[in-house]
Amino acid sequence: MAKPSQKLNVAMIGAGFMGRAHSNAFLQAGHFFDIPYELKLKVVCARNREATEHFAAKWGWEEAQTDWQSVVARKDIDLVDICTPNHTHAAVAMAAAQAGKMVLCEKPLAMNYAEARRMAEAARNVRTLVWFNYRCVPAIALAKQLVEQGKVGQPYHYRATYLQSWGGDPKVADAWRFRPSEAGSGAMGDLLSHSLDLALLLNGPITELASTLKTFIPRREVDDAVLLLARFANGSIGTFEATRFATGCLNRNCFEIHGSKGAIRFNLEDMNRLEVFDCGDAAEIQGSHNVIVTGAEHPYARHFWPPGHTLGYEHTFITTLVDFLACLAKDEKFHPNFDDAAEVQKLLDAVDASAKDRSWTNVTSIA
Ligand code: SOE
Repeated sequence: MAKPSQKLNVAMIGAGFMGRAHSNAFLQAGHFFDIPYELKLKVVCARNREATEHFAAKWGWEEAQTDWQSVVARKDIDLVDICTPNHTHAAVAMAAAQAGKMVLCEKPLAMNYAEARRMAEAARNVRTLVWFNYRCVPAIALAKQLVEQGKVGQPYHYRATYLQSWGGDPKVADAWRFRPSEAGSGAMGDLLSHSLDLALLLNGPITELASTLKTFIPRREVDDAVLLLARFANGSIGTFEATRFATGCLNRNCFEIHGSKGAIRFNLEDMNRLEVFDCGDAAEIQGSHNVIVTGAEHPYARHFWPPGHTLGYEHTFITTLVDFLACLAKDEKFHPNFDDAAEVQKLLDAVDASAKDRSWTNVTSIA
């Protein structure tokens, strides 16, 4: 296992949208939090030399490289961060783990459950993180606390929707996210994976599910939309919808939980707010509380700005990284790690199987 030193030398493979989000987190984490490490942005690696050099200069990476194999083998690197297209995750992550590096990887972890399991096994002796960044939205971390405190009571319903609308845009029609050989799946891996990760976090394991997939664009080979019904081990039932064709919705990642004592509701497009309903309130004031999750008593928020000075998308990567570094310093297991992401991948395989069979799939049948 890589030994934490005060200095942590980082290599990042990939330099696209997520490369910017991760670079920003590496740069900002120590500005807002007292992190136990000095993060050194050693090397960024991507295919196009000129673009990578430009990226390195812009985001403060010491070096730009184009050969990931030699980067992950370097003795001076402690941590490898992967933000390349999905089909490359396994090779890079397993080589990095074999070289004893800590491995951070974008979601979905793998192309399927079998590959995710292989990755988790290969990384058994190193520390891992998967960027399910929404876990570390302050309002979602608060939702988790409320569930754990029993504020929802016995959960009845879990309802998640992840709605985007760019799937029909001809300007992006040839993006890797629409190619099955590179993405593995469409809305399923890209969006539903986030919703499933949050559902596992907030409501526990899913035992059985039934799904349907839809592709709206002729000849496209990945799903544009996915719907599913789910049964949870805790007795509640759930519905999920993830789509790139929800006209009018940009990044509307929502969930609701309704239980015997209360309910909570979240929408990423209004990410500083958590709606909380408490059945114990006096009848005349019953209704949802609008909690603006930016206060000193809320998760993460006091490290940023005074109450009411809202946070954004980029903060979720900072808080995820900070949690990882805190676990590293305390020698504690971090979540979500490769094993956690493999559980999401198992559910995605179950979704695929159910859609193909047009029947309910028992999650334990997925190997
Ligand atoms: C694109 O659909 C995307 O950027 C996803 O890949 C991210 O994981 C999600 O957080 C926002 O939307």
